Amino acid sequence: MNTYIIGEQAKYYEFGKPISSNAIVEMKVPAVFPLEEIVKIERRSEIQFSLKEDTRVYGLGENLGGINKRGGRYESYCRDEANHTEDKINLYGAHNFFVIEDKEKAIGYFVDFPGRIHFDIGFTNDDEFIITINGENFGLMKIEGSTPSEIITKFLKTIGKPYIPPKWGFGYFQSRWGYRDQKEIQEVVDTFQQHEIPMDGIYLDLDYMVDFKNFTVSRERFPDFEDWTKSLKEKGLYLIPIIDAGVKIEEGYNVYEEGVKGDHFAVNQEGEPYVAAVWPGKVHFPDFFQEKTRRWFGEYYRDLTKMGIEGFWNDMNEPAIFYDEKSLEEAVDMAIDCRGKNLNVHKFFHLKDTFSNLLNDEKYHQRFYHRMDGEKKTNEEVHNLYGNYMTQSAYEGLSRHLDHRFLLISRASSIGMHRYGGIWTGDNASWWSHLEENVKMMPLLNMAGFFYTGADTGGFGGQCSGELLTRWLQFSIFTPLLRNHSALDTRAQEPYAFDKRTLEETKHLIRLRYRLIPYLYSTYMKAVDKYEMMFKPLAFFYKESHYKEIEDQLLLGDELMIAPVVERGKTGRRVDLPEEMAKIEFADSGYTVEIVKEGPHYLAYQRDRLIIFLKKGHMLPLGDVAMNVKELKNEKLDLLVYMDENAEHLLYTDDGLSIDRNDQVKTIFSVIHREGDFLVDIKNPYKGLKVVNFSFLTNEGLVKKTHRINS
Ligand code: MIG
Repeated sequence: MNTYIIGEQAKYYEFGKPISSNAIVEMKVPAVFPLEEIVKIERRSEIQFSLKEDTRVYGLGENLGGINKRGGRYESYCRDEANHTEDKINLYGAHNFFVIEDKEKAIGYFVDFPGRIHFDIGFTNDDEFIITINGENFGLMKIEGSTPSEIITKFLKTIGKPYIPPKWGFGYFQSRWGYRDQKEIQEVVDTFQQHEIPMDGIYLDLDYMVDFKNFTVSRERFPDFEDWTKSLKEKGLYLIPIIDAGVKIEEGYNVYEEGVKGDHFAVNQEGEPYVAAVWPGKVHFPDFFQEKTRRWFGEYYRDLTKMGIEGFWNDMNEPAIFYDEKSLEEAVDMAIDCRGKNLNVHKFFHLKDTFSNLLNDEKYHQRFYHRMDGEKKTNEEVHNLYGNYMTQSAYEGLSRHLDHRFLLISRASSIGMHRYGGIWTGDNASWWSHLEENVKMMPLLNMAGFFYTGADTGGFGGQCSGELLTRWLQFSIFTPLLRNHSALDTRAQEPYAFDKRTLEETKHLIRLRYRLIPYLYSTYMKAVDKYEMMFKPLAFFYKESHYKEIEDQLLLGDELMIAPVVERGKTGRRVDLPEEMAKIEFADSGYTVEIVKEGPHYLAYQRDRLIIFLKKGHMLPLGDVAMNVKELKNEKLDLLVYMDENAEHLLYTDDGLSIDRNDQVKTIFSVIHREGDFLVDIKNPYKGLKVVNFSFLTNEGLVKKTHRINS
């Protein structure tokens, strides 16, 4: 076993010859230290930890089951899982980082392995945490620190800075699997405008393509795609097309033909391109493990950037497989065999299950191979890297095609991919429990480096109600990626597709999102630059066990606490304040503030309100409402300051587009409160800022003051 130190004292143990999972960017420096963990290796490897009464385990990124993972079992193995029920142990991402904490100490671990890993966290035996790694070659990173936050910061440094979207990526996006054509989408845009609901664009799902072929545009349904894309962009609206992992097998289709010619597809045992079926029927999968293939595939994104596109979503890259040739053939043979027979219970269910199990059968992963540095690996061995490398390919391609930032999200991911793009959390449903999971998952995604992320607001599958959409938006107007997306054949989910009440509520929330953009964008940038999470569990900051158990209230940046309503039919909820805070309650014509004492409260929280909490010594900036980010000028800024003696706030005011972030232009506001007076200093006011309306809240009351910028 070799041992190394990485970055600020993360210990790294190397068992056998690990396949790099593309996660760690900091240098490994050889160093000698003993192994304290219990590790057993026999074809598979096992790591054991004992759990004390008060041990808590946080992490594993995109998974169900809340912030403290103790008591459950989970898997790291990217899966196209369209039905997120409570018993599911893996979703689309494989995020093998977690922190174990008890009264005495906290330790973080990252299992550096690209194949299947199983985590039994006190599920089989309450006092045992067993990690089973499907192989003998892996790395284990161990990070000590005095708090989970400190450990997480050290970890984030070892894996490198998260992807930074353009500022317009913080706008609201409408999406729908089923928008048929340009006309229908233009109608959506127009209807948003009529209702004065801001948006920054529309995601294009499968139907913009010709027969589900990547990098094609259906001229029948999108007759003047380029002009349309460009004219929308002039108004500040972006179209974000989907790209799938599978490449349709079709004579004459350039991506297919060039892929075969250049040996760019994953191969079967015989070395021929592997055939599976997804949307377009039979496809080949690009072998993103080869550098030349990443470069080759990344070039095609240019076909769309040339038409004015600046953002993409990479889908089905676990990869999802409807069926492969061999299994389909076996199933069909079996069915033919059943013809005319009297099927008893066993035979009938066998017949039925054989067909339903074709979808995403994990057997397929043993039947195709990737070439990694000249070595052949089954997909199963390196499975969790597929979506990661696809997104790297897109990122590097787009960096060649565009000279500024672009939007890029992926469905499948593993740690390391956070440097190349964000993620959406896949096919959730219009269920209240999924809103709750969305809340709890956000900090865990941040722990794994994924900052540009969010769930399908309103839910992807199932039928959304107006109430659910409103309540969901009350949370997701804070998530960097804000997209309302829903599946084919579900109830329409645009803000105006419900009743008048829902329209009013959701419109108000989306408009408020735009007022929050200066704050959210800066909070995102600070998190990136300081290697800190954006969404944080109370458990990481407040020691009392009671606060450690609260998972439906989150801290956001250094300033805010949010406590969304995640249940139907509520007009209020219990909120536990771990310290005195200012409660800000927005109604459509403005907001009211009130200081709320530490401790438990039952607060009225009506559907048409939005409630957030501001910590003492901090400020909340609120900009203008605009119809999209491009139109946001923020000549006037409202600054709510809740303070004793002083407070400071830093706004990132770069152009939101350049890669170097124009040397990170920042505006700094500081306030000193002395003898009833408030002394204000504004350093480096951003271009265009004319008026700052301060509201100073102290325990003596509220004072308002207007500050003009002389220029
Ligand atoms: O098999 O492109 O998660 O957002 O709408 C479904 C159609 C494929 C899955 C994505 C979803 C998208 C859908 N896709």
